[in-house]
Amino acid sequence: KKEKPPFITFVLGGPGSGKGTQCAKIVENFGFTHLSAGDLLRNEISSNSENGAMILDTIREGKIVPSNVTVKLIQRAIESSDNDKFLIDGFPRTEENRRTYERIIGAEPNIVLFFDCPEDEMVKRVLSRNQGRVDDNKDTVRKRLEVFTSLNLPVINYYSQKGKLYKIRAVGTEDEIFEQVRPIFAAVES
Ligand code: UP5
Ligand code: MG
Repeated sequence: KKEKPPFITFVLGGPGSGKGTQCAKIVENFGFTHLSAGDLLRNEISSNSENGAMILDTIREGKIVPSNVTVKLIQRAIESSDNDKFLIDGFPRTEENRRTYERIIGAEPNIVLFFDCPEDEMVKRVLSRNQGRVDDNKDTVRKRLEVFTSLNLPVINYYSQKGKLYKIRAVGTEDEIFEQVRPIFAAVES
């Protein structure tokens, strides 16, 4: 059992806003452990777990997997790590996700990053990614954007009101964007 609660950063932003890309840079520079909720769910599909088929259907439609499923995967990943600082990427996606996390984990995130990117740029990035994701097609991207706007923006507003939100203008090169991210973690470290 851990003595001290871990430092938790939620990383939010629409599909293709660059969450995963920037998380990799934060890991490299600041030693966080990166937990992508989408990757945890995709691992459940490929490991043929009991929820795999349901998760695949949900992701293919751009909908949201039931909160208890996602939160348990995140909880397991945190508890099995020796690190004490985490990036939780792509979660919480709904107010219900957020409340379920708070109830099960018993804590709020320390800070929240929001990668704010224009829709046309997000669509362009997702459709040119070419990594075989079942949700990287025109129809599902449209659905993912709708779900982001209607369900995730309220979560972002919630953390903004709590004074925990860092909004990043997620356009330009990966390095240019990271220069907005770096000072946030440099301040947290000192
Ligand atoms: N790229 C990155 N930065 C760039 C830049 N500055 N300039 C030009 N190109 C840039 O980047 C996307 C692409 O753009 C890459 O090819 C990259 O090289 C390039 P990436 O860093 O991968 O963006 P990211 O924001 O991580 O995009 P991703 O598609 O992963 O976001 P989503 O939020 O859509 O996907 P996620 O994996 O989080 O979720 C997938 C699905 O899982 C959801 O739709 C949902 O169905 C389900 N889900 C849940 O149900 N619950 C959860 O809690 C989480 C997911
Ligand atoms: Mg991602």
